[in-house]
Amino acid sequence: MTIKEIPLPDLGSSTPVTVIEIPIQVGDQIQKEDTLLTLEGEKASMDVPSPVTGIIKAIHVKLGDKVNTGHLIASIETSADMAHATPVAAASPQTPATAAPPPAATAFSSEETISPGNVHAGPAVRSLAKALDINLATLKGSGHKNRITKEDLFNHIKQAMTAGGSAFPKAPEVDFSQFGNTEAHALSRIKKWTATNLHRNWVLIPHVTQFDEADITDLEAYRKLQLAEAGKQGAKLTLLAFVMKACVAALRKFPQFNASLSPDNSELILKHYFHFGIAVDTPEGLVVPVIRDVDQKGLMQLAAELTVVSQKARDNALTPKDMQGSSFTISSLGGIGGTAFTPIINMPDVAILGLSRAAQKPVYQNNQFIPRLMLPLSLSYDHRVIDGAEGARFITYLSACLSDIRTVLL
Ligand code: CAO
Repeated sequence: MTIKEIPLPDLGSSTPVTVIEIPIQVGDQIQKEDTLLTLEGEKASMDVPSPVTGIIKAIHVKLGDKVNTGHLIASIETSADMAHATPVAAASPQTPATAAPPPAATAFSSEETISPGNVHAGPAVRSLAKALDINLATLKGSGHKNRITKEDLFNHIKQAMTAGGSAFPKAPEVDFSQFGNTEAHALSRIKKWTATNLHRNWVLIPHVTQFDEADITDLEAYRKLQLAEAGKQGAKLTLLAFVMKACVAALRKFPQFNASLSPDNSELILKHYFHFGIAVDTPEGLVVPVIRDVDQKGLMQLAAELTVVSQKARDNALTPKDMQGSSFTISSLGGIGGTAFTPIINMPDVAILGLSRAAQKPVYQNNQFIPRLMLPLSLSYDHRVIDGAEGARFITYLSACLSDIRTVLL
């Protein structure tokens, strides 16, 4: 194993250039010629390729840094095995600790971008385009100096889909009047907006829904004891506030559920905050306001906020800010009914918990059936990020927390 310090190659100019993209992370396994950085000078941008195959041990620049020839970029650990992994001649174990400069970088002297096929785009956009089989040369860039951005790529896909290039067959047009009388009602603005989002989330995320039941007999008895106190404080203490606290405990234990996948699917972004989207049913349709910092609030405060936010939703008075920033979502249909359902993930969250109506059920304990109040839980999660075993562990732990709320204190 050898650590190689990688300096910025000769740029052919003494003018500093700006680091605009860093597609690597510490721990990444990279191949020779993989992009380490994208730089932008006055006239063009360019990628800096790695001179070796290896594992990134340290990155010595950050976005926005102004750098010049010789500036230390990264430390890369190489080994004989890795060196042989690349078909191109790679560093041998005898290679001195300081690597030769990376393949000469082309000077920032041209209006043209130095990248394959003269396409002006960063490595993240290029690898996304490659994965989606899109020829970037056919796109017009809207970024600085016509750089192709992720938005350009998404707009291109959207256009292709609406132009009939979609992989999905269109719904058939049917004249229903041939079967009987009908009347058409325009969808509300909220319903149209929800339809677009739910469809996108359903198509883009491979959902799995895991079901369980929590024994909330003791919790419900405790909630009833607290109702009068909550009433004095003007709050309606429903089960939902308790479930929110139990979810914080479960998310702390399984942080990959309190996360988002980066748009290029290369990173899982773990959130150190607990902001919960709460699905609220309104006459205009479904809205999802966000209750912030659930971990820092008591039951009574959560109950009071739930009352305020659901009223605001039903008064059509939520602002876009009220609906931003969720890290996990809960959809409770418990006040209405049903035994289980498959909630659709509220992207960019990676999981959503559905609650159905609690009911008395016979549970076999100590050689006899006894009536217990059972709450059905339906947890949908993004299978790209969460394995089935993790889904089952999360819901089992959540169920244990609800069955004995003291567990959340552990
Ligand atoms: N089991 C049994 N009873 C339940 C229950 C459950 N899981 N959850 C709530 N209840 C009871 C409450 O205790 C309350 O009883 P009382 O009126 O006797 O006090 C009653 O049902 C109504 O509760 P609620 O709905 O007003 O309050 P909540 O805190 O449970 O829920 C809110 C608040 C805003 C989430 C809910 O009103 C709502 O809009 N739910 C619909 C969400 C939705 O449409 N989801 C579908 C989205 S698709 O994924």
